[in-house]
Amino acid sequence: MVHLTAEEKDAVLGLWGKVNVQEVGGEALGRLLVVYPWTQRFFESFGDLSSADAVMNNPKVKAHGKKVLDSFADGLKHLDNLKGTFAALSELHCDKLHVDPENFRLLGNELVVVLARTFGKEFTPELQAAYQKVVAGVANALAHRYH
Ligand code: HNI
Repeated sequence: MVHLTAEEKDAVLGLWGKVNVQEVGGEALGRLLVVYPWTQRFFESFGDLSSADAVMNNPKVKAHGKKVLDSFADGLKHLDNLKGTFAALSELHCDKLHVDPENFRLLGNELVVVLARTFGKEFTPELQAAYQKVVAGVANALAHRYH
């Protein structure tokens, strides 16, 4: 459960309307794999991850980044019920994929970094504060099954 004011929700959704999920998703997942290289072990089937360039240009990373961000976007429509929205994905990541839930937080922060890079000054401190709440809420919801 995340507590956003009505203004924060509007601001989050307003910016999201301008997000190119393919680009932002690919860059956020790519940066996760470059900055926290241990996360690469989940994506060995994706092919060449041997350098930052290889990761950032890897079509499977881009495609999966888009998939992840589409799912994140679904969460934005259900900010009052993130646990329900991500229940099946929490089970998948926990029981089948065995992803350490700390990694959800790291990916959320990569998303914030990419939004800041993409939108520059438009990504104000207030918007960042609202987005930090959202990424924390999504990470908690995904980790729910672990507790
Ligand atoms: Ni994640 C598959 C959503 C974080 C590793 N992940 C998915 C799928 C969605 C998804 C959607 C596709 C499910 C399906 O095919 O039914 N993942 C999300 C979301 C977040 C997230 C919303 C966080 C915001 N996933 C992570 C993290 C890791 C991760 C941090 C590992 C570091 N995810 C995976 C792996 C798969 C996966 C691995 C399966 C990939 C494949 O297709 O082989």
